[in-house]
Order: sequence, then C-alpha cells, then structure tokens
Amino acid sequence: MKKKTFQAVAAVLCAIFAVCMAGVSAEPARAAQVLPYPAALQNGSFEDNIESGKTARTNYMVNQSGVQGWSTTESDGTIELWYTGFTPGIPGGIAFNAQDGVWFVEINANEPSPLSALYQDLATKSGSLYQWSFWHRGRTGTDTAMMLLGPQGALTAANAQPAAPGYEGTFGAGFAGPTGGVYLTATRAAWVQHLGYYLATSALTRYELYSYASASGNTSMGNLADNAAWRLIASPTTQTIYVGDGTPADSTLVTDLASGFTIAPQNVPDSLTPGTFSVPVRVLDSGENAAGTITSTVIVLALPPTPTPTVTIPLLPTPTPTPTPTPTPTPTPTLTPTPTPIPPTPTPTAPPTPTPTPAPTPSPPPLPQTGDAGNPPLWLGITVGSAGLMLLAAALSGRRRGKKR
Ligand SMILES: [Ca+2]
Repeated sequence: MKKKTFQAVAAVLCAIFAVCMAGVSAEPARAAQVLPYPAALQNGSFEDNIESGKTARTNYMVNQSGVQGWSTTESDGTIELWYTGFTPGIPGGIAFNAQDGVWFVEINANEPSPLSALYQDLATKSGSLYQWSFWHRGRTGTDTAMMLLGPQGALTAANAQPAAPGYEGTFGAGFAGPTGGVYLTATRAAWVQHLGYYLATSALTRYELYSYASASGNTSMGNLADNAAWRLIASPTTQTIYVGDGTPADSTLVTDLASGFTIAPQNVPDSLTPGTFSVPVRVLDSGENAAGTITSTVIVLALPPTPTPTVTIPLLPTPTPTPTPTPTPTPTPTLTPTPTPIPPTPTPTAPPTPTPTPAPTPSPPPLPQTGDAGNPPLWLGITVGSAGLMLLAAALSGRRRGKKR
C-alpha cells in the first residue's frame, strides 16, 4: 500500500517536472552556453578556453564546456582549438598563425557537415538589423564556409547569409566550387574577413559557423575561423502622431543606430491621412552602401484625445529651517530689598446726596363764579368797550363847547 502511494506521488511529481521543463525551452542549453542568453557574442576570438595556459604550437581537442560561449552540434561535443604557429601534417609545411590573439579553431573537429557546426544562441530584437563577421582561412586549399543565422534551433544551409559586396572571399587557382554571396571562400594563403547584415526575426538568434566544403574533400578538415563578431546596427520604432502634426523627423524612425551608419527613410506619411503606415528605413554604412532595411511604424490618429484637466498642485516652498535660538544666559537675580508695605489709603466717605424736594405744581387760577363759565372774556370786553365809548363821547362834546366860545 505504501509502495503504491509512493509510486503515485512520484508519477505526479515527474509529470509536473516534465511540464515545467517543456515550458522553459524546447532547446536544452549546452554546458558552454551562457545563460541567460547574452546579446553580445561571447569569446569571438576563442582566447578564453580551458587550454589558455598552454603555448605548444599544436591543436587541442577539448570539450565544448572548455570554450567559453561556444557550443558544437558535434555528437561528441568536441571543439578543435589551434594554437598560433601550428603546422599540421596536412597539408604540411605551412604554419598557421591566429588572425587575432593566439587561438583559433577549425570549425569541425571530428565529424563532417552537416553533423558539425559551431554556434552561439544570442538574445536579439526581432526586426532589428545586425552585422555579423568572422575571419576565415583555407587549410589545404580554397575552403568554403557559411554564416548560418536563424531562430534558435537546428539550422541548415538554407539559413546561409549572403556577405556584403567585397566580403564574399577569394577564389584560389583551380577552385571549382559554387560561387555566390552565401559561399564564403578563403584560400590557405591568408585570412580573409567575411561580413554581412541580418534582420533578426526572433528574440533568440543562433549564430552558427558552418563548414560547407573543403579542398581536402572532408569538411572536418579545413575551414579555419577566428575573430568572430556580432553587433546591433539599427532598430525600428513605432510612434503615434495626429493629423496635422507633419512628417515625422528621420531621427524618430530609428533607434540603436550604430556609429558610422546613416538612414534613408522611404514613404514617410505626411500626417494628412489617418491610418497605420509601415515605413521602410534603409540603413547605409559609412560608404553609403545599403546594409539593410528596417521597418518602422507610424500611426496617424484623426483627433487628439480630450485633454484631461491637469490638477496643478502648487509646490510648497521649502521650509526654511528655523535657526536654533542661541540661549540667552539667565541673568543672575539681583537681591532687591523687600519694600515696606504702605498702609492702604482710607477711601473717603461720600456725603449723602440730599433728596431734592419736588417743585409744587402751580394751580390754575380760580374760574369766576358766573353762570356762564364758557365765555368770560366776551362780557368783560363788552363792558370795557361801553365805558370807553362813553368817555370818548364826553370828551368830544366838551371840545365843541369850548370852540363856540
Ligand atoms: Ca583568436
């Protein structure tokens, strides 16, 4: 019973582990792989290897884990390192010096193509333009290599990249091999550089050196390589503008532009028509030669969005730090003599205010005791008037008598 339970739990754990591993990567990383995948090529000159303390002018067969950054598709995992000055038995009589430093490789160690190739997996930006290059030399005569580039995974000759004009290689006397941009040839006389450009199509790109053909007739013998390189040249952009904004500036149509390169955008929208526009941007090297074309995107919108009212929060002034007051020394208290208490002045007693006697109200004159108390001035006037008239008449009669005399 316990055994069955254990088996069930183990089965579940195994299933979970398998699902998790399947989600990580379909391509198990090799021992020499640098993780996480780097954007830069590692150890392009092969100087960083497990035999780097040795100086014997010979070849060294080492496991791929001993060559930093590089992996091989060879079933035995072997990479063949050569030390500068090595004179192999075949073809014999020729010493091969490294092109850079003191170490270089033969692309295949023991197995012929297509079983064998040297590679690195690199983090890339899909849609970006990269430059690849490596130095190449034939061993027994004119050898032909290929630069294979593609998404991480098994690559074939179908992934071979054409070299830029002038970087295809050289053709030795009697060379009968194929010619064309993807056939990278080199004689045994000298190192030659191959160089070209590649538009990444994936977030992980495999950079692979491939031995396509050898003058020896055996692709595991020939195609020496050194000083491999890889660099980002230009990346596309995506921008949003509005009708009437005008034609986007060239500088907004590229990013990551490498030194020495320029761009020539084509069909840039004038912002008069809304829509999404793909803008081919030609990338030119310092000699005005086309390196490749990236595709930027310009989105032209009809109207700008309604602006959201901005709430401006006034910035508070930086508080000036209050200076720490210098403590005033406490004065020593002077001993003041205690004053003799003054006796309180007696409050004078106010004299009593005399109570005022109220003024007697004048009585009205007594009315005459007549029957007609309603019109006393009338009868009085009549009486006075009658007496006056009598006196006046008497006076007048006296005057007449006097005048007659
Ligand atoms: Ca080297």
